[in-house]
Amino acid sequence: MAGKLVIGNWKMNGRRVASETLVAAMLADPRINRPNVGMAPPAPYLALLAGWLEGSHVAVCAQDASRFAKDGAFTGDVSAAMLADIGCQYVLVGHSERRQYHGESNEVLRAKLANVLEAGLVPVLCVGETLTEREEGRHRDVIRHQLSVLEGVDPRRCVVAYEPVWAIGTGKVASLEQIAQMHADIKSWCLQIQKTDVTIRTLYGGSVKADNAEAILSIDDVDGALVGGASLEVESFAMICMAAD
Ligand code: G2H
Repeated sequence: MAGKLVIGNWKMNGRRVASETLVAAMLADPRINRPNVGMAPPAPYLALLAGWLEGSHVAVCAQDASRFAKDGAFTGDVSAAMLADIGCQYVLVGHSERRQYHGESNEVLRAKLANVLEAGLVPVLCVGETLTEREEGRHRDVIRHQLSVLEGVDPRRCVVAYEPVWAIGTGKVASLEQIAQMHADIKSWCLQIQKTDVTIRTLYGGSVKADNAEAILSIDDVDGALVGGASLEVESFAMICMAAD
């Protein structure tokens, strides 16, 4: 399938000058500067990134948005409306590092999803099981439960990223069979959860690199990749974007 979506999740990395240089080098590369590529920098750099990307094909993506919808006394929060205001298009919701370090529950994620949609942005709901959950054979139940927040959400307005926690930043990659099976399952569970016949787009994340991107992205049910470490370097990100094109 042509034009799969690739989002680079910078996590808490980068500084202004180095990131501007990196983005300039990436935009000069036609493998990266094309539609269906996004970059998700830390919050302080979002508005700067929006400026650097002006006139390019690359979309701005935020790593998180507040659970609160309206402006007010929510110190430290950034609202979805603010993200829309600075030109953001996608927002990660419920990345496993947010679930792990900030205890984000389904209830919180439901609110975040609603706010992101209300602001006219595309949420990328991240789901994934831990190693223990997979070893105990509970991974399907865990993912289904995480997907339940999509009830009532139009599949055309959101994306799911499947990121097995045990494969994130560890260099371990799920097997192609595991990836294919889970993506097919997610798509069919979403049809039930969202009560629709429109199939949701699903991305794979977890140690996607230049040397495994082609195999992962050629799986039919994988509609793109959420890339962490390998999105911080021009050649590796370019190779991944090329594999998605
Ligand atoms: C998973 C992924 C990007 P990495 O978190 O969201 O990171 O590619 O470094 O495993």
